[in-house]
Amino acid sequence: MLVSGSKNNHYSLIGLQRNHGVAENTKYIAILGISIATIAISLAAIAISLQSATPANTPNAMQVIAQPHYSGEKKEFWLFNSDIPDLNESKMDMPDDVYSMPVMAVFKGDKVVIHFFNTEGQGEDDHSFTIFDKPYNVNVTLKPGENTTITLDANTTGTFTYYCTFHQPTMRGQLIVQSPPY
Ligand SMILES: [Cu+2]
Repeated sequence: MLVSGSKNNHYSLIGLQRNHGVAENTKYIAILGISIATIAISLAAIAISLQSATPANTPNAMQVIAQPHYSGEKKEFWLFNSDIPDLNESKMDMPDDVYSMPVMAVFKGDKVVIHFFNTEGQGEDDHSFTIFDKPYNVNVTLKPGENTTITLDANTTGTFTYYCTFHQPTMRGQLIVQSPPY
């Protein structure tokens, strides 16, 4: 029994070895399969994470957009011809005419809307609103009683003189375009 048992064991061992050999192959195939599956899952995970990267970044992008940035406003002015009371024009050798507003201050990015009025009576003086400083180029003349609306895109900072071509040196003012507040 022992001998046959040992034989049986021997055969069994061979059988096991054989079986073991088949099992090894199966194991390698299984390991290979698991490895491929692992790589495939990893690639899929990377692909999903890349896809989800866009929506994940969206809140950050929105935060950047939400940061305050001055985008300009509409700034309206009402500008009239006026005069210096009791100015002796011949004695002073200058006209008594002036603008009602000597300064218009805006920010870069603003849309400047100027409602310009000539309030003179019939037969009296013309007045102009004129800027020749670049990039602002305006030259509008109004006859007595007329009015118009002038629009400017305040896209360049600086101080720009506006003046009436008929009444110098008194009828002038300054358009001040400041850097945006934020
Ligand atoms: Cu004038």
